[in-house]
Amino acid sequence: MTTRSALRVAHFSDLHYGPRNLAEADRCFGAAIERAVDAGVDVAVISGDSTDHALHLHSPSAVALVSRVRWLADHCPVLMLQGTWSHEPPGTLSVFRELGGRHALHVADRIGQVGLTAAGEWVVSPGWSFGALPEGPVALFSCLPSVNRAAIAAAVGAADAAGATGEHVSALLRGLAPSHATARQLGLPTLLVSHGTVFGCTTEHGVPMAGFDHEFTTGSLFDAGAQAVLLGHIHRHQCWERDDGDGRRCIAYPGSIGRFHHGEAGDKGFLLWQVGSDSATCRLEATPARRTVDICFDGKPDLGALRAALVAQPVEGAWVRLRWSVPEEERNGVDRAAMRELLAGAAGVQFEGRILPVVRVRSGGIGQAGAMRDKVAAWAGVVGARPEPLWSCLDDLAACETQRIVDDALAEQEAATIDAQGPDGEAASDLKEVELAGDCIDVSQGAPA
Ligand SMILES: [Mn+2]
Repeated sequence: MTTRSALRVAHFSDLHYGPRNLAEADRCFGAAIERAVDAGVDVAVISGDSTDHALHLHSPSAVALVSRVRWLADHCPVLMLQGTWSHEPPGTLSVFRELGGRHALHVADRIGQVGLTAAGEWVVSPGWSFGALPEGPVALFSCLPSVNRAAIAAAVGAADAAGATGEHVSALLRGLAPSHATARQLGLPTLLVSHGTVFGCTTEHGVPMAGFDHEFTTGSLFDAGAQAVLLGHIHRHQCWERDDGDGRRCIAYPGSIGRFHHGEAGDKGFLLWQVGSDSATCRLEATPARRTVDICFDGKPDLGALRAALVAQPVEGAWVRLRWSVPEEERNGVDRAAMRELLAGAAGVQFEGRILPVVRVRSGGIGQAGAMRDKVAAWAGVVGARPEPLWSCLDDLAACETQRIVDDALAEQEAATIDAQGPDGEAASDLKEVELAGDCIDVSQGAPA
């Protein structure tokens, strides 16, 4: 086994170029490239969501992104991966294939492997993987673009798509393991680049992702047997490590390049990786992302308290979000102009006033109730009704088809009408109209004679 020096990789992700994010994305991506160039990285990876949505070619965002990527490609080989399809509509990355630059740029918008040669060229696998490794690469990259959920749904049916995604991805990752093992024996660094959600990861807003339709688990990713797993999609930096005899392996998200929303915790940046055939480490290099500050009031904003808060924590140059919630009758008592004056030094101010609607005051607790059953109980408690009959209606709604419920209700009413008719065939007057789900249905017309 030959031992090479570790491959140094700059890993950027989730740039989200677009009109709304342009200043933030471009300042941070620019600083990140400068840092990566200073560090003398061997190769750069952009792991998806370069754009925030479809961009016109003449938009300032498109021009800025293209020129940044060109700058990067003048320094080192670049690999660009397809991200979430709604952020990067199919074909978005194609223009980068024509970009040129001193070094080669590979666009990975299908499942496949690429070898990086000593000359800095990309050798692309004809199918989803190399049958046999090509001659002379210095590193092996396996690329799994963002899974197109629509394609999965078309193939296996919409109902099975959620569960099927993880299974197919796991099978594919296991299928890549032999080529990674072969490459490792040849002393090559192995890298898997993908875009999606790892079960149990945490979003930039601190929300743990623990659904059943996520693409990856740390187990399925480690099963691919690559030394380094370079991920995009989640905007918060995080990593997982394992050492099970083949040296240290690592999965990591760099997070988004800049701070695109209020309430995002932690540093923003890109990752500097060192990947060997039996080792992988990464380090977050922070970008000059904008500073955000949240100021929250439980009731009406108190200007005195706001003044004191701004002395304790100055917001000069920061992006401030000021939130409050007031009952409807106090909504006009919020002095936005005065608050704006106090926050004059901020780079941006966003007011989020929440008006507590009157209905919530009348039916206190209904908004907090999670299940529909509890909401019905809360409502019944307020208006003094019995919830049991409504609960059985709810059960019917959950268990039966709508038409079946309607048919049963009509049949019941027909039976009741017949029972109520006297021997002379006259319908009882109080049963002439039955109210059903808000509509008036006149059963006296259709009742059998
Ligand atoms: Mn993203």
